[in-house]
Amino acid sequence: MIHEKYAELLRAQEELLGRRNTKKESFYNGLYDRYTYPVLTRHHAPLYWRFDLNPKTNPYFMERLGINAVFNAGAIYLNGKYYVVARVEGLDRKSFFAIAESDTGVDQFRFWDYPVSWENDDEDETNIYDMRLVQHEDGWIYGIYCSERKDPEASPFDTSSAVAQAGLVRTRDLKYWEKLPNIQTPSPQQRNVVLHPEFVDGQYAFYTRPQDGFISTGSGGGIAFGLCPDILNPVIQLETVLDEKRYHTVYEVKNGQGPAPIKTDKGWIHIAHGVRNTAAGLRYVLYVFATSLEDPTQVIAKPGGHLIAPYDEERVGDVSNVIFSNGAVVNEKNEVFIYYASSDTRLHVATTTIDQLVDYTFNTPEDPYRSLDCVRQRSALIANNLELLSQG
Ligand code: M1P
Repeated sequence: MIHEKYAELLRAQEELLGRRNTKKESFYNGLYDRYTYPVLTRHHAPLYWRFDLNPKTNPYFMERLGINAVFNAGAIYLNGKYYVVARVEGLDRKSFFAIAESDTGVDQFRFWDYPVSWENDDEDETNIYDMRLVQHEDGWIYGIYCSERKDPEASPFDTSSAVAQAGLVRTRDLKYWEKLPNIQTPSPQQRNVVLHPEFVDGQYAFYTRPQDGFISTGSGGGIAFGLCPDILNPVIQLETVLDEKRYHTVYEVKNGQGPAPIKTDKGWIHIAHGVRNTAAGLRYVLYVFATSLEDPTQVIAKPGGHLIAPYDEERVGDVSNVIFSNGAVVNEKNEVFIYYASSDTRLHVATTTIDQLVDYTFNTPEDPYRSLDCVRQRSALIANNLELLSQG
């Protein structure tokens, strides 16, 4: 006989999973909608992932394998359904991937019975997180994720230093996953590596983020671009930075490609994260830039400032003041769903359309990089507006 508490917890969870989401009335910027509730939290993890339901082995109905957070999710839209591959973090700090699906993309996400798994004989890989799901024109769905291990060069007293590499898997159905070798680049560390959905010059193309250190990008940094002739032996010989970090911007300390870029008539639209330092620690926001359809290494538009920053209760969590996105999808109505996590704790969605995203990307002023130039930029807007208003 399963503990009576189980029925009570299940009822409460079913209420949560069935809840409809609504657009946040208090937020307006003409570009995207925010939603009242996160789309996934630790409370969405099935009870049978956390509790041993057998009273013989769990007489107190104790949580045996708790879930700490559900956040940074890759995303894909397939056959009319919205799927996310979320980063799920156990109480033991280890992250893993789990698929949740929804009919609407904004609510009623449900995890599949089992988390994602694949054969991997790399015993030193300790932690895995932040998968980008990319439907490539070669017919496969690829997952590129951060594969992290203890730094083998670290001194015996240093139990924190780590090495991050880009792991690679592929699937056709999100159920069976084939592990491919980790992606090799000239950089000693890699995070935020993303596959471009189309071949470029007949090769696989990747966005990378060269970095010397695990946290600090050191002499590396910037979102780079590199080609790879063979996905079964993924070696990128040359990384060329296409979007640099820059002093006194929202991407001053480092940046990283978010989801795979979105193809539009005017260019590839990239949603990236930018990081700056503050007295309260690092602040992560999302920003946008576009690259050319003819030459995806050329940035052709870049609105100034952030697209999404921590807002109200999003500001607080395990790693506060962080917005991070590694998943976005477009449906057949050209509606765009940007899945973003707040403060390394929970997953939200923001919705917009391709038309709005294109207008934002190509018609929002760029960052002039100096306060007084910003004043000139704003004064021009004010002057035009006052002129218009004076005409009644
Ligand atoms: O804690 C904020 C984010 O930090 C890392 O991003 P980056 O490599 O750009 O610093 C990642 O670990 C990410 O998972 C995390 O959300």
